[in-house]
Amino acid sequence: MTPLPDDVTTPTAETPGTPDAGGTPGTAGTRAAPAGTRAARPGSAIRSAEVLVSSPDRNFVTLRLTTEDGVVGLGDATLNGRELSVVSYLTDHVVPLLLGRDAHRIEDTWQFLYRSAYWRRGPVTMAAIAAVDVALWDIKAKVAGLPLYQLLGGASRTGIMAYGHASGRDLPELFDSIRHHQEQGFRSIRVQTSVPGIDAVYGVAAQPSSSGRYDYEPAQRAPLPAEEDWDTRAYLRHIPRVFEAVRNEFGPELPLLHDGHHRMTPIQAARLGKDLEQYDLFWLEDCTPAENQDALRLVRQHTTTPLAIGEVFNTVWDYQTLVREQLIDYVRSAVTHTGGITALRRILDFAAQYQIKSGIHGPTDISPVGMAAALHLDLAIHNFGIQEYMQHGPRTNEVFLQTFTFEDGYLHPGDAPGLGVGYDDEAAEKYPYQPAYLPFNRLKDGTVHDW
Ligand code: GCO
Ligand code: MG
Repeated sequence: MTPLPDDVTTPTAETPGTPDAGGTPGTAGTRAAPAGTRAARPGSAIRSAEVLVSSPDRNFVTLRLTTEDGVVGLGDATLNGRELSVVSYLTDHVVPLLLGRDAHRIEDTWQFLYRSAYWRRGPVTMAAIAAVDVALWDIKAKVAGLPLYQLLGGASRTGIMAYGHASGRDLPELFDSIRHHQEQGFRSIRVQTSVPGIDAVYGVAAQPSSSGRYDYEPAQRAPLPAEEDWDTRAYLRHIPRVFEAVRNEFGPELPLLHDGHHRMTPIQAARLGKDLEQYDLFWLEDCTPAENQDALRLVRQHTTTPLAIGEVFNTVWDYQTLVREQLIDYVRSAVTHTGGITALRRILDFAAQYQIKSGIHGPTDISPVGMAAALHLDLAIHNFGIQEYMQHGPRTNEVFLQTFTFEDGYLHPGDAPGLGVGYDDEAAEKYPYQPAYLPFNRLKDGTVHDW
């Protein structure tokens, strides 16, 4: 834990919110706090804001804020395949606004960054705001000497049910992968398979994993995005047969999930939901492209298969119709892409009024910092559903030092003060940024299709 200075005092009306009040005077690059603000404690002004880019197993963008009295907070700003746009947004437009601000004013900083930009929402803006928000929560919790979930209301459960990603190019490979995940402790499993006639399908590793880890990583290190192929009719014919085989092999109890990755029209999604009803899915994810909220109304009319959506959403506005009309069952947003803990907490509280639960996004492109933020939120909220856990590789775990645990299918963020994640600069230097892109799809006739 970061040591606290001895002279922590209650702020008074005379304590201006500038570094001069108890902090290091005259630090280069600091700005006076806005009029009428008061520092929460001496030394809590932000002294430095560094945007760190590393590529251990894949690219990550991390924001590190340090206060005048040396408390460090981390935030994840990774936007898969578009990483450097957030680096620029932060470095060129946000870092200059943060220096000298009181690190404890999380709500005010969020509102300031969101509203003062005028140009609101969008993945780049909201990933940048999320990184600041999470780093500030990390600082506040460290100063309090508490794990972050305690500041969010304390634990509502003892562990966080996680689902893992099983996949295979055919049924034997898929069954092996499911068994392997069960051996690792997973009690809920996402199922993705190849489809006859399609060469490369989202969610299926080209090679079976020898390391025992799930090795599917959609972003590829290359100067251009890879082209994949797609055929929705072939997919719709194949997937129900896969779930029939999985249920026959593994029985009725195992919670199974599936990701449609935005590829169906509303009526196609309705049909798949109906066809899968008998296999009792925990959820069908992203069955249609997410920006058309009305599409889910049609899907909902036709099927009782639970629906999850939202990994590409950025704000509560994307959920307005879906939540109010109860068109979904799970919120899939990531802390990293939805404006941080402050904003995602509000979305989940809104969803709770409609019995909609959380299913926070947790693929490998959410860094361990973004994952830790998700785990603290998962532990604290009442309407927790499930947490995606795709397991980072060894190089990533070398750069990001973590305190979370995974035992018997349940995650826990640990009890270190703050988020419980550190950043090893020396390790990170070994892995410089490498251009990488997500793939895209073309249909047989050459038309670009949703990936
Ligand atoms: C999931 C997602 C991811 C995304 C990836 C894109 O459900 O975990 O669909 O695998 O494809 O996050 O960057
Ligand atoms: Mg998904």
